[in-house]
Amino acid sequence: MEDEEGPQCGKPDFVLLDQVTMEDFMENLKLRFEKGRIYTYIGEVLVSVNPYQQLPLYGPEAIARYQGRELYERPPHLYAVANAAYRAMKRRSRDTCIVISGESGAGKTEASKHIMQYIAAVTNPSQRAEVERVKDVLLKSTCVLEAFGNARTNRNHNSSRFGKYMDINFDFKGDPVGGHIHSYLLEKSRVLKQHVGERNFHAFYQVLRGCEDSELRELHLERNPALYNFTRQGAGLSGNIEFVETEEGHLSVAEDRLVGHVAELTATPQELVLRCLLARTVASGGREVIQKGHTAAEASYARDACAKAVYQRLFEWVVNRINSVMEARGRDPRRDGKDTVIGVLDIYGFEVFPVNSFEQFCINYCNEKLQQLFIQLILKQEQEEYEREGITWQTVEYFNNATIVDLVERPHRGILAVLDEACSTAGTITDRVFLQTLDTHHRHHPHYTSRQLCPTDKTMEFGRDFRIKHYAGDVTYSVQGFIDKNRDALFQDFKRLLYNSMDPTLRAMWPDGQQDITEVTKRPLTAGTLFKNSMVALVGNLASKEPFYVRCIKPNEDKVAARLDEGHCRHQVAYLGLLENVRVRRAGFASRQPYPRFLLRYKMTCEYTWPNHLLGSDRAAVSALLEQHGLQGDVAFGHSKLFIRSPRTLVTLEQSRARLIPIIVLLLQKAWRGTL
Ligand code: AD9
Ligand code: MG
Repeated sequence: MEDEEGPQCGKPDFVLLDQVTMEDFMENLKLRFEKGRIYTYIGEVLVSVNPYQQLPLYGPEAIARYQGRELYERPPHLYAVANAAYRAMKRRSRDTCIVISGESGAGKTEASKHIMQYIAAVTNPSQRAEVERVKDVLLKSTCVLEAFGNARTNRNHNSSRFGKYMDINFDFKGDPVGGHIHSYLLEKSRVLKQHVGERNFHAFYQVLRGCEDSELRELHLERNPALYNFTRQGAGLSGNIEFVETEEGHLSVAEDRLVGHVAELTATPQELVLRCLLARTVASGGREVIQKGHTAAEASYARDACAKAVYQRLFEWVVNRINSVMEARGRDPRRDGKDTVIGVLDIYGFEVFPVNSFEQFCINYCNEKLQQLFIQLILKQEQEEYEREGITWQTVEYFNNATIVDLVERPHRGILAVLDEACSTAGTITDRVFLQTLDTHHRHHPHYTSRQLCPTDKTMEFGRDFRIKHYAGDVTYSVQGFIDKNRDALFQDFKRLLYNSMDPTLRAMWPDGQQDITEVTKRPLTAGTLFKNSMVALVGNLASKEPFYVRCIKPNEDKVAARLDEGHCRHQVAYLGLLENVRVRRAGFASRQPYPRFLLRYKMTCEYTWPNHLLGSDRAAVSALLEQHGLQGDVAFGHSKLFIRSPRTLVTLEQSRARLIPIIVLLLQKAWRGTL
C-alpha cells in the first residue's frame, strides 16, 4: 500500500501499545508527531495534534485514498472518520454525529472544515444541481460564520466565540440535500470589550478594511480601526456615543451628530433614538407608563446592552439566513423517504484566562457536558458491542465528571440556580452576595472553593473569586458581572425602537419589540438557563446518534510549528481521559476487529491465509491463523468480530507482520521487475 505506515512512525492505534502508561502514550504521540503523523486512533476515536503548519495531508488526492475504505485500511485521518460516519449513515440508515473536542486552539474548527470538505468531495457523483447548491452553501457558510463569530484571543488567533452544531441531511442516495446550523451562546460581551492583545469579531475589521471609500462614507465610518472603542483597546472618545451629565443632573449626548448617524443607519427617527438613549419607559401600575431619565451610568449601560443585542441578533439573522437557503428543497418525503443526518459539532474549547468571567464559565460548563457524554457513550458503546457479539465482560471503573456537571446545573443549589435566584431578586443582590451564597451551598464540594473557604490561597481574591476544579484543570472565576450578564437585560425601549425601523430586515430581528411595556411582565429566562437548556438538548440530540469522536490536542501554548511540549500534552491526554479510553477499549479485550479486517492486516503471517484463504469463512481462516501462532487461547469469537484479550497477542502478530513486510516488499519488487 503506497501510504502504509512503517514501524518508525509509531503505533497507528494506541490500543497497540505494549502497556497503557502515560510514558508509553506520550512516546508514541511524540514519535508520530515528529514524523508528521498528527492522527492516531484509539479504536474508532481519532486523536489529533494541531501541527501549526500546513502538512501535505489534505486535498482531492488524499480524499480519493480514503473514499470508500474501511477505517483501518489507511493511516489514521480525519477523512477516515468522516468516511466511517458517512458509511455508517448510508449503510445502516442511522443518524451519526462527529463530536470534535479539545481546548481552545487545539484544531477543532480546522478539523470540522476538513470533514465538511471530505463529505462534499465524495458525494453527488451525478452532479445534481440542487445538491451542488447545498454543498456550496455548506462549505461557504463556514467562512461567513467565522467572520461574525470568531475573533483573535490570546489562546487562538481564530477562536470560535460561539458553539456550532451543523446537521447535514442526506437523501436515500447519500447525497446532501439540506442542512441546519444551531449556534450556541455567542460571546457578545466581546463587542464592547476585549482583553489586552485580543480583538473584536473579525467582521468589524473586515468592514473597515474591505469596504469601498464610498460605502464607508455611507456608513459614516473611517477606515482606521483605532478610532473606535469597539475595535481597539483602551479609552477614547471619537466615533462613539458618550454621555455628559450637567451638575443639575441633566443628561445629554456628547455628540448629537452621532445620534443622527444611528438614526440614519437604523432607519429610525432621530428624536426616538435620543429618547431611548437618555431615558426608559416604565409601567407605573395599571396601563400607565412614565418616562424615567437615566443617570450617565445607566445610559452607558443601556447603550452597551443595545450594542451587544444588535450584534447578537445580527449573528442570529446570519445563521437563519444560511439555514433558510440550506433547507432541503423540493423534496417529497413520501417518495424520497426519511432523510438521514450527519451532525458535526464544533464548539468553543475549554479555556482559562488570567481573568475568567461568566462567558468562560459557560464555555467550560459546556465542555464538562461534552466530556460527560464522551464517558457515557464510550461505556455504553462498549457494553452494547459485547452484548451484540454475544460476549460477556466486566465493567471498568473510571473517572466520572458527573459531580462537576452537577455542581453547575443541579436544581435549586447548583451554581446556575443560585445565580438565577440572585437575578430574580430585583436589584438588591450583588455579585458579592451571590458568591457568599455559593460558598454556603458548596463549602464541602470537592470541586468548589473560594478565598473565603480557603483563606491562605492568595491566588484568589476575597469576595470576588471562586474556583472550580474542572476535569480539564482549575479555573478561577471572577463573579464581577455574573448577575448582570446572566440577567442580560435590554430596555424594552430599544426593542420597540428597532421593531419600528423602516428597514424590514432590521425590523424582522426585533419581533419582541411589538410588546407593549405593560405586557412585558413575565421575566425572560436568564442567559445561563437558556444556555443550560440548549446544552441539555444538544447532549440529548448527540446521544441519540451514532457518535464518532475527534479528540484534539494543542501541542504548545505558543502556536508554533513542530514543537510538542510534553508537559502541556500530558495534561490534555490526562484530562481528555485518553488513557482511560485506551484501557476501556482494552478491558477484557484489548482489541476487536471484524474478521475481514483482521485478515487483511495479518494474513501474510500464515501459510493458510496468504495470499488468500480457502477455508469457507473468514472466521475459520482467522481461527486457523491464530492456531498456527498458538494464540487461540487468548481470543473470543464474536458473531462478526474477533475479540483479542491481551495486548501481547496483538504485539506478537504485529511483530510477526513487521518481520515479513520487508521480505514481501522485496518479493513484490522482484516480481514486478520480472526477476523472480
Ligand atoms: V477554539 O476552541 O475555537 O479557540 P479550535 O477551533 O480548536 O479553537 P482552530 O481549529 O481554530 O482551533 O485551530 C487553531 C489554529 O491552528 C488554526 O487557525 C490553524 O492555524 C492551526 N491549525 C489547526 N489545525 C490545523 C491543521 N490540521 N493543519 C494546519 C492547523 N494548521
Ligand atoms: Mg474553533
